[in-house]
Amino acid sequence: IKCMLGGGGWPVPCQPFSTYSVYYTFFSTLQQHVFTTLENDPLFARQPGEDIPIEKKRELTFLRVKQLFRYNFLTEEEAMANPWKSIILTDCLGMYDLGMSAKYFLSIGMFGRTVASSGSSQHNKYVENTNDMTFFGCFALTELSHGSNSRAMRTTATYDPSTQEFVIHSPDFEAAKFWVGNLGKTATHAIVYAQLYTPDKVCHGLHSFVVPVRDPKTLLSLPGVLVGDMGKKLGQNGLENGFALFHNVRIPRENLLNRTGDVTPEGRYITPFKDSNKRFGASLGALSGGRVSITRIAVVNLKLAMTVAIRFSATRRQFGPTGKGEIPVLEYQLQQWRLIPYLAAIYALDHFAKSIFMNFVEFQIGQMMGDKSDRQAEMGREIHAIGCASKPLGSWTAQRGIQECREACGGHGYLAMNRLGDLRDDNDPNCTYEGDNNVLLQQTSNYLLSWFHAKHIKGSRIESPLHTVDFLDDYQKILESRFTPTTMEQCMDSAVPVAAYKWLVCFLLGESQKRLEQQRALGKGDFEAHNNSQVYYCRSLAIAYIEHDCLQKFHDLTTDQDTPAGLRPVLSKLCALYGLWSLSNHMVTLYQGIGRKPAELVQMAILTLCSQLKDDAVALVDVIAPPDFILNSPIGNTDGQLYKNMWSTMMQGNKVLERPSWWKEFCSDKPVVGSLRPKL
Ligand SMILES: Cc1cc2nc3c(=O)[nH]c(=O)nc-3n(C[C@H](O)[C@H](O)[C@H](O)COP(=O)(O)OP(=O)(O)OC[C@H]3O[C@@H](n4cnc5c(N)ncnc54)[C@H](O)[C@@H]3O)c2cc1C
Ligand SMILES: *[C@@H]1O[C@H](CO)[C@@H](O)[C@H](O)[C@H]1NC(C)=O
Ligand SMILES: *[C@@H]1O[C@H](CO)[C@@H](O)[C@H](O)[C@H]1NC(C)=O
Ligand SMILES: CC(=O)N[C@H]1CO[C@H](CO)[C@@H](O)[C@@H]1O
Repeated sequence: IKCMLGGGGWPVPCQPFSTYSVYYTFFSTLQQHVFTTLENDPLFARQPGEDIPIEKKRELTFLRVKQLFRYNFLTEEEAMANPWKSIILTDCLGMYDLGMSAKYFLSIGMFGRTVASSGSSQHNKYVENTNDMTFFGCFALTELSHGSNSRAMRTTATYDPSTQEFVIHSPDFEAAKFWVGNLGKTATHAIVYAQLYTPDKVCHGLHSFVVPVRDPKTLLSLPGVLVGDMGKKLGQNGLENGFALFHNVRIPRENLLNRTGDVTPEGRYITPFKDSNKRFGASLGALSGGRVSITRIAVVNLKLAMTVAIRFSATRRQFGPTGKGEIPVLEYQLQQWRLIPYLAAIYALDHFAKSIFMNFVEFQIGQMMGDKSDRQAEMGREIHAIGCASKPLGSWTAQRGIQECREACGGHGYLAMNRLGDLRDDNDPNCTYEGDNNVLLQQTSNYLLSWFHAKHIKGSRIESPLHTVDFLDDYQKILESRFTPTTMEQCMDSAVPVAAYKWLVCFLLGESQKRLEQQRALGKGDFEAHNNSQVYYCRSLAIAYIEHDCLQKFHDLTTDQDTPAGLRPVLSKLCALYGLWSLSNHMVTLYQGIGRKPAELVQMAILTLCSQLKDDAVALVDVIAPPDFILNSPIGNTDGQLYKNMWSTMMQGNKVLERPSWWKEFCSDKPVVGSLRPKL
């Protein structure tokens, strides 16, 4: 299983460290190397019980990031040769501290790689300079008054042919770039998205530019740039988010990242895409990288929380049958039902995030090779539709799962040292950045509706490069299919939820289409028709589509002959549980098609699977857990000594046993009770 999570083939067996991790992978070498390096470096020592002031926390995070540059765990060549390794590295650093990991990857990933993929060879110097930390980068799209609605951004880049420069300008403070990670204190360069104006006053839409914001030698802001820190956030406080206001800042013409459009020295707009649809498809695809990786990082967070919650639940004993002693709380059906489906979701989403990442890499390679085919543009659209729904699926599952883990650990789950609060707060913004989840889902449903439209109006076949919509071509047949299982045992096969999901997606697609038509028939415009068709229709459609794809991919893995026979039984149970549990959130819709009986079977099957997987739960989290130093949660340590670990962490805290510095206030000048009470 470790191998399945690590990726790449099924290599040789290696030292077992849990029942299921008998298969080991060469990627774990990187993983172990990173974990051991951090553990042995005093700069990364954990500081028990200490509440670090925000300024210190940022300094410490910065020093650690600087150290990461020195370690250079993954060279660019290694990452190119094996893109999956960069995911392993992100996972490892994220497990240690998400704010630190975000700070590092925003500069070398979000900045460096966006420059590489949206620019051309002339921009290589920026990539090189961020790789050795001469420059520090950030990605500035959001403005104070606009986030989701990126077309409404108001920062302008006006071309001046007399000097061959662009003039970057924020019309007012509401158009200041906002929320930008690293911009608060450290960034020297930003990728700024601005409306491109040619000298003829024509606006060519949003384009990205490299804009220097601070002097790399002094870290002081550059003339015309008002840049600063937004202040404390709900989490991720090692990373500073910032704002920037540009006052007619001039940058060379070459700073336009010109892959999808350029301006000639004389000021004429040119684009290599004849078809504006293709240009749009290509730029959509290029922006999907962040969302595809959030899908995964969110799951990493859930893995940590789940490790803590399962280990706690296996060792924490409360109540029990009369006279038989207390039992571990994991033995309660209620506790199993709350946690084990999320454990199954981790396995499903882990595999899913890996496959869509590989899809994205395939797309990106096409981009780099300058592929201008229909298929490449179509793949860009499909990746965009996937990323816009996979990020909501990953981040919401993680957010809800972490909260469930927090509650599953009772009061101890609320103690900061056990880390569930940090995990929850650090994960939270994933639901919002790179597009608010609810807004993104609309992109996905629009994509699906456009296929439906193409089939019914033009009679075209539904078939996409990554095949996530191909089944919709059998729309009629699927809608006529019926739920056939009659026993709970039959339900416990993941083929059952897979088939039910196909029905669900087709049903919701038809209903959404009908709903939109009905609105138009009432004379509503496009905007209003869409406004009135999200809840119960388009939104559910996008969610069902992505859950179906995630489930289908996991189902394929569990039935694949290459998956070791010894692992298939447990993976099949996890898959069936994930499918049925996700499906059970759609029961109200399913009633409309299949009636009442299946719901009971599904519920019984969920509970049975939970209890069958219960004995495997600890082994299943051992597979996904990092070493104790990285996990950093006394109640989640491998040794299961939860009380001893908590006690000693508590005792190592700052001034635990000392009386408060203000003790005299208690003893002197006792209050005259009620002396300040106003007379009514
Ligand atoms: C920690 C953090 C880090 C960030 N880092 C960066 C960064 O480095 N660079 C950067 O450029 N940005 C960054 N952002 C900004 C982020 O990308 C935006 O916050 C995000 O895109 C959401 O936009 P918004 O805040 O404008 O929300 P809004 O668009 O104002 O949404 C507010 C609410 O309205 C709802 N809503 C909006 N439109 C619709 C609609 N059409 N239909 C139905 N409901 C709707 C939304 O669902 C949401 O609930 C960061 C944000 C956070 C929290
Ligand atoms: C981008 O700019 C460089 C240098 O001016 C040029 O060689 C390249 O062709 C441009 N790319 C596109 C796609 O316009
Ligand atoms: C959007 O829908 C809500 C709820 O039905 C309604 O109150 C609002 O007027 C609608 N807005 C538009 C612009 O159609
Ligand atoms: C890719 C990405 O930005 N993911 C973020 C999700 O949330 C964690 C914190 O929980 C961030 O550190 C990740 O960077």
